[in-house]
Amino acid sequence: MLTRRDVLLGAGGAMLAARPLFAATQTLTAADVHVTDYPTVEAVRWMGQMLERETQGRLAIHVYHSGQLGREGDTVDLARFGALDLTRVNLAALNNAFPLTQVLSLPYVFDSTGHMRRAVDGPVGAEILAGFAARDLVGLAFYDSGARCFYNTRRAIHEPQDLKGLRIRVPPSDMFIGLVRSLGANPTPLSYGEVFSALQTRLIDGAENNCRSFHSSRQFEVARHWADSAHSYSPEALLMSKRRFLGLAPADQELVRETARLSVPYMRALWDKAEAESRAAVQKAGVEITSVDRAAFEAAAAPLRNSYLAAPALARLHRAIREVA
Ligand code: GTR
Repeated sequence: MLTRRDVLLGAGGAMLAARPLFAATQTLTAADVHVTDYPTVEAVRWMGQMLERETQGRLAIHVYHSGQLGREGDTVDLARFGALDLTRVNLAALNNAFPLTQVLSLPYVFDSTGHMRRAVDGPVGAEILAGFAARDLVGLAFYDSGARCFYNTRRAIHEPQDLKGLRIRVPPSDMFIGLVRSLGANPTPLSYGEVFSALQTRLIDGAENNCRSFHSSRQFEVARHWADSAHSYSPEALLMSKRRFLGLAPADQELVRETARLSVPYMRALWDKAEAESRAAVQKAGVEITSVDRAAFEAAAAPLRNSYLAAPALARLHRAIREVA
């Protein structure tokens, strides 16, 4: 007997051929700040193809990539109010409004990408996804975002004190602002789309992000010093408007959840390849990559991390995260 997974992964093609003539397509709109071939964009598109197959074309997804629908925070609000169906954002954009997400963004809670994946695939991830319902959203999936590292236009970074005085862009999250401040730099919150020109005009000296973003946003052309600080693995979230979700038939709701779940391994395979390619490409383009004194970075970030872990709910989730290290 075919499982639903078999259907989604292949046999659905036959159903597409049998599409009834008059089925109207409901196209879910999705937002992403990344470029069209970024793994998150491709994963949501893939999910849309699976939905189309499984519903014989009744449900589809159109991804507005490259920030066409605005800043991440704005897309989250649009989805909450039902004006947008899906948005893919980093948890950094959700840290202030959804405090449980902070535990996944905090510095040095994960030892590796594998560790982050185990945590979000287990009860910790499930609890945080469920928490989005409190504010009109349905948490569908977590995607990878690699290791966030510091980069800048000025100098090589080895120790936290090398960051001293640098104006470092951060996403709009109090936690990231506090982190950069505790490392001795001057945090400058800006939206993702503003970072490239802010580097170019010297409004900021640097930023922190994963290597794929550093590459695909072309920030590497201006910021020539990259330091492997790996201070955060803050993952991405795929969220759906609760209003829109509840407007779907129960079977379609389940299908949306399932196709989102299945898009995760698809995304991870793309991610591993993309991250490695970007690292090689920026290196080839002459970016200087340095290793850092990880113990010194961890020690400098520890007071900030501990201050967040004073919240019992975060401490509990943090313990569960460390158990799967
Ligand atoms: C990227 C993430 C984006 C965005 C960006 C940022 O890693 O994929 O969604 O949040 O970081 O720093 O604004």
